[in-house]
Amino acid sequence: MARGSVPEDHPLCFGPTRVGTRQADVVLLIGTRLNYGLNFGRSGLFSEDAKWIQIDIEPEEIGRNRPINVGIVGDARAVLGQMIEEARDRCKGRQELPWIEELREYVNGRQQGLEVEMNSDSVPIHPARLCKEIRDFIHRDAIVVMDGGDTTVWGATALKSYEPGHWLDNGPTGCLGVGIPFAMAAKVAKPNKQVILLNGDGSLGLNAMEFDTMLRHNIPVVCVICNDEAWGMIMHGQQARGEDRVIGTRLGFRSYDKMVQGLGGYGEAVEKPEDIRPALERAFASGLPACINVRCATVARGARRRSAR
Ligand SMILES: Cc1ncc(C[n+]2csc(CCOP(=O)(O)OP(=O)(O)O)c2C)c(N)n1
Repeated sequence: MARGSVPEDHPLCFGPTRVGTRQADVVLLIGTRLNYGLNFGRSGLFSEDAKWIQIDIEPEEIGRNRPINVGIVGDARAVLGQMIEEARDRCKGRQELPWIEELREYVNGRQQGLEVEMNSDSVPIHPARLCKEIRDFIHRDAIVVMDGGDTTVWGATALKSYEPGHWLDNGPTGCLGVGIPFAMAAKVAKPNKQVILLNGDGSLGLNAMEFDTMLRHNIPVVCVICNDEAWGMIMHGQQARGEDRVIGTRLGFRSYDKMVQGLGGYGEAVEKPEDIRPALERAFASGLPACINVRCATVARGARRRSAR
């Protein structure tokens, strides 16, 4: 949820990188819980030797699920303001650590690796290419919402956020189905901003009928479906144990775009990468709740690697 609090083009923002967390000698935890996504601060994601500082307004949150070296009870904004004041003189003239350059090189290298997939012309469309088209189309202050398994991991890797509170996804429990409700709420709260929802086809089904709610209440969210015809992340986990272990996870291609058209919204299906951008333009120009149903390849980004270990 904090993504975008430090704009992702800030020279000291490295996005989600395990290398950074593993090598950090101090971790500052601000107003949030350690969840399973952060492995509760254990098991390889962070150095065993790291010192932990936690700021939280609720005293009982300090040290809730891991030992903390320094706990600070207070409002995050106020405490950070005080810390900046304290640091201003102490850090004056301080040189950038060589580690920062190492991190920069690592993140740049990873980005270059991703560029190959992001520029792929393959059909069915590679999810990274879909994300690139979205990334290049949306405004800097667009609110990006994601819902899905591998879809969300691709989005989290390829898309960027530049403003606080402009990034919403399945959250610490990975709860599918949140995309449409989150996107509706974001559009109601910020009607003048672009709100774009990137949704897996499986998780879309959990709340798809809320398109009707969008229509009744005139909430023009643009939903892009990364339609890999599967509960992809789960299927990839099954495939890691053998093709014969694939059970109940193939969904087939469904014309959700026509479903949204039938309700009175804007819908279109996309099969070729070069058609994504014009479809985004038409969907936003329509001023209606919109569904762009993109036929995508099913490419593992998270679960298969984890399950195969
Ligand atoms: C409410 C809920 N049910 C089940 C899961 C387990 N789960 C995690 S990823 C996933 C597959 C999601 O499929 P889809 O939305 O099509 O996205 P894809 O992985 O194909 O990109 C499932 C079922 C979950 N995280 N939340």
